[in-house]
Amino acid sequence: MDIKKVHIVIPIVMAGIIGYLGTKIMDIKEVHILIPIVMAGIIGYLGQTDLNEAFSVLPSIPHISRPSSQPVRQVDLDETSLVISRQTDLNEAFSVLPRMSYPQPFVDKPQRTDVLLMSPWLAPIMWEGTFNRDILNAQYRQKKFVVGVATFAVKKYVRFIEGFLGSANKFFLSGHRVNFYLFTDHPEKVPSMKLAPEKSLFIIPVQNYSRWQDISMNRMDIISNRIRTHWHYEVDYLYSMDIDVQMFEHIGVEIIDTLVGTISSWQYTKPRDSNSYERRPESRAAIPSGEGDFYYAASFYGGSVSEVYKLTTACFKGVTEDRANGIEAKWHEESHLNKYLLYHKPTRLLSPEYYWDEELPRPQIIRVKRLSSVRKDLEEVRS
Ligand code: UD2
Repeated sequence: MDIKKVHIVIPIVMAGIIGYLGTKIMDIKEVHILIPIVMAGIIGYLGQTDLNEAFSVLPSIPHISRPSSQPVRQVDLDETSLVISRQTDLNEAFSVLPRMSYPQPFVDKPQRTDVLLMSPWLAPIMWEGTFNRDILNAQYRQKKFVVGVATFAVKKYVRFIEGFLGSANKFFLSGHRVNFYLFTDHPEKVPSMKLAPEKSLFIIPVQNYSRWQDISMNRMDIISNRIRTHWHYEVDYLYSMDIDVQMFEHIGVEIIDTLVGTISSWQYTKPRDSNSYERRPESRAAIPSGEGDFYYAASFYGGSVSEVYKLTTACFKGVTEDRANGIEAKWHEESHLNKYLLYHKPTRLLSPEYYWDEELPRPQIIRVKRLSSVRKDLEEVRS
């Protein structure tokens, strides 16, 4: 039988049966027989008509393309909207990408052979000459992240605000959105400074403590609480930085990752047993002899807001337990940070370029000094 005729006959026969049963079982009038028969006729007619033929008017409208004759998978509404939004994002993403032309990477030509580029747990270590910031920026811009920086200027440390903010405004995540959160007991002493449009400064009053060690250690508690109440909703990544520093070179999106630690410039070549870890087992910061990766500086660490929350909460818990047991870790919260990062491996490491101590002579492997401590008379500034 001609296939086109089958399309007409089958629906008509079926409609007749339905109509007949309708009158018999439900005592419905003739009109109910007619409607299914007419509908069946229409369906039958369309059935014999090639869909492509049905749409054959379209090519006369030049900007509308003919629909594909491939079968289309049925999707529910939610799925459709997802597909549409993904396509929209992709279009947007492709429209902002610059040309991807840069020197080709080769697996047999490492960028540097004089330094460790990867930790044994596969966390990359950031060194000058090992990454291309243009590529990283292009990737990062698509994500529209906001980064928070927490820094403290309590008592005499207010004198470092200008140098810190002035250099960070220029060199820290330049061109990207950054919120600086400055905790101080002297809000009136914060100099008024014009920041780049994508940078914002939030001044948050904080109490001071008589001992400088307590100011330093309590940062962990204050950061942890602030994440819970505010930053969790305000920023994607968060970094804690000492205030008595200045930046001299760009610190860009290469620092962004889930959990990030900075390798101390004082101890980056020392064997683990001569590093300044807390070794006394009575302290919660204790690292047993024979353990330890790198020695991390508490002056610069960070990561995703949730990871920094876990880190600061755990470290401050250690500080509190030590206080209850009448012990203070060798390098205060830095000792607790080192313990934490030994057992919760950072996903990315910053080389000592990212905190180079001014007092140290600079060896060849440190090609740039991105951030450096400001020389200070410790006794005077902490008094
Ligand atoms: C080391 C750490 C520091 C901290 C400290 C604890 C490095 C490079 N730095 O630095 O992060 O772990 O040891 O022993 O590893 N502060 C004030 N007012 C004060 C005292 C401190 O605001 O009176 C704040 C300020 O933000 C300062 C930070 O606390 O940058 C750390 O104090 P520090 O820089 O004097 O400590 P330092 O140099 O011994």
